Amino acid sequence: MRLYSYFRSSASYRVRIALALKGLPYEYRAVHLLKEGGQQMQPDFRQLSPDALVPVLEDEGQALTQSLAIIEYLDETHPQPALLPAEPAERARVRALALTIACDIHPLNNLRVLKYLKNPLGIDQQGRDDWYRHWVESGLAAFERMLAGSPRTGQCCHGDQPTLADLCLVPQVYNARRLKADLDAMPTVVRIADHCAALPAFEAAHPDRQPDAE
Ligand SMILES: N[C@@H](CCC(=O)N[C@@H](CS)C(=O)NCC(=O)O)C(=O)O
Repeated sequence: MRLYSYFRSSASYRVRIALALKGLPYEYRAVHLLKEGGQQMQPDFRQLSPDALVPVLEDEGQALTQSLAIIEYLDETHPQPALLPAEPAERARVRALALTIACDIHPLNNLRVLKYLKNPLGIDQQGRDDWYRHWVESGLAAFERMLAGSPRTGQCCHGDQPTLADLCLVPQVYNARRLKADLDAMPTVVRIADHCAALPAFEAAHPDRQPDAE
C-alpha cells in the first residue's frame, strides 16, 4: 500500500491512525501542500486525486480518495480491530460523530478555503484566524454535546476502544490547538482526544513523526 499524505493534513492523519491501528505497513509519499504552489495541483497527482486533495491510498492498483471512504475500505479488508461497531444504531452514532468533524467542521477550514478568503476576498490574517476558530469552536462544542449527552461515551467517543469517531477527533483537536482555539468549554472532547492521542497507534500517526515533518 502507498499513502499520499502531508504531515499536517488532518484527513491524512485519520488514515495514518487507521493503518497504524490495523498494523498495516505502507510506503509514505509526501505531497507538500504549500511548496511549488501546492504539489497537490501537479498533473501526476491529479491523475490519482481528481479533486487535488490528500490523502490518497493506492492498493492493489486502485487509487482510493476521501479519508472516510479509505478508512471504511481498510475496515472491510482488514476487519481487526474494528473501527465501526457491529450494531446498526451504534454504527450510525459513530458515523454521525465522524461526519460532524469531516463534513461540518473540516471543510470550512481547509487550505483552499482559507486561501480563497485571502484572495480574492481580501480577508486579512486576523480575519482568517477568527473564521478558523469560530468554526472549529462551534463545531467541537456540538461534538461535546453529542459526547456528554450519551451513556455510550467512554474512554473513547464510543465505548473504550477507538472507532472512526476518534480517528476524526484527534487530528481535529491537534489542528484546533495549533490555531489556539479555546477548548475550555469542552472537557469531554479534550479528555477523549488526549486519551486516544497517547495510544501507540495514534502516536505513530502524529504529524511530528512523519517523514515530511518540518
Ligand atoms: N473530505 C476529504 C478532505 C481532504 C482534504 O481536504 N485534504 C486537505 C488536507 S487536510 C487538502 O488536501 N488540502 C489541499 C488544498 O486545500 O488545496 C477527505 O476526508 O479526504
